[in-house]
Amino acid sequence: MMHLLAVKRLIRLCGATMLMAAVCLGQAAPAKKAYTFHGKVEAVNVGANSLTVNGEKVEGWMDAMTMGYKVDDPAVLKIIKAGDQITATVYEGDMTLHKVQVVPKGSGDSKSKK
Ligand SMILES: [Cu+2]
Repeated sequence: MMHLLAVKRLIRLCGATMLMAAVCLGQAAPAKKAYTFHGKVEAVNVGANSLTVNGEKVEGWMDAMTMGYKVDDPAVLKIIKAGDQITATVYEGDMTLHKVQVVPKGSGDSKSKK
């Protein structure tokens, strides 16, 4: 769905407008379509405030692929480790992971690999 070039451009754009975005997010934004994202963390990029995630396909948002995603809250980068399964809320036209949560190991679909 989203090509790498477009994503890179978006990330650069995000960096330039981070401050503005932060301000915007603090306001009541018009409701955008939200999706639940599932994936496995491949790397935690603290400097870039992003996670490299092997994500499952989210219909209408992103194909299954491994790529870097910005996170809404830098604090999550201190909690999350490579290898963690995560879920996050994502929004239409926005590659940022919101409300990132680690899926507890041994719960649900992770097939008994400790
Ligand atoms: Cu992508």
